[in-house]
Amino acid sequence: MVLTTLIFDVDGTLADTERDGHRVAFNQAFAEAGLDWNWDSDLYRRLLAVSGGKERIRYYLEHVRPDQSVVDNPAGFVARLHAAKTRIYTDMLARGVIPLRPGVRRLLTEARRSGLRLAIATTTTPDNVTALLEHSLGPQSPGWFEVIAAGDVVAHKKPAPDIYFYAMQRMGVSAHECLAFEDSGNGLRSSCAAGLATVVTVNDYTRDHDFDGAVLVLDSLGEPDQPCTTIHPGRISGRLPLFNVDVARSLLSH
Ligand code: XBP
Ligand code: MG
Repeated sequence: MVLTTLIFDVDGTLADTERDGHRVAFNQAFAEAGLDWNWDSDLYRRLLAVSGGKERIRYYLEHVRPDQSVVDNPAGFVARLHAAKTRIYTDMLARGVIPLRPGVRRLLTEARRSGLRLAIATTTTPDNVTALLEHSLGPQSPGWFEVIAAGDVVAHKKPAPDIYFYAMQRMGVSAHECLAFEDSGNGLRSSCAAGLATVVTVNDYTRDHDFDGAVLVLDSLGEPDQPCTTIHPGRISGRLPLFNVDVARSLLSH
């Protein structure tokens, strides 16, 4: 099948946003609300099993801190807390706190030059995507992506396939002409359930996840001066110093 489209996850894939970004923003929002909640790195690793920031707060409230006597409207409480967290997080991105991962800018630039179509499929809030793209790739960069499928636009978040189906449907493409990029077990399960060949670039939080079903698992997309390491070769034989459009095309030609 001929590759026409690349679909990117955001958190952990375009940038390593969770430990030093989202987690810090959640904790600052908790402090701002006068809550004694603190999500340290290990607890956050466990909470990341729950996709979606609002869902994660709700899970913590119900399963870790059921003692917390919060207002009688937990949904409203969670929504307000999450809105504060998103404000704090987008401010962090505007200050350039979280850089893009190696190879992301290079692959996006090469893909555009090669005429490949681009989309995003993410659980995170749309404002977070816009802030990351604008502040790391420039004010025009959200327009590089024909579809930015994000957050609550679908009822069921990753690992459900809904967000990928939504992105493909809006682009009018079939799974066989697309390649997805993910970082986590939940993300891979989502893209595979949507029928997408998927490349995984791991990070500290996801290195030990189950990536069975990925067509390739790397430690990053690599740069000429920072070669990537192949963790699971999948459909690729031989040494792979960096991931580029030729490698992407070869993954779909199998
Ligand atoms: C990762 C997520 C998101 C972020 C937090 O999204 O699960 O919930 O952790 O962002 P993905 P929000 O890997 O699919 O990009 O608080 O905006 O949900
Ligand atoms: Mg991710």
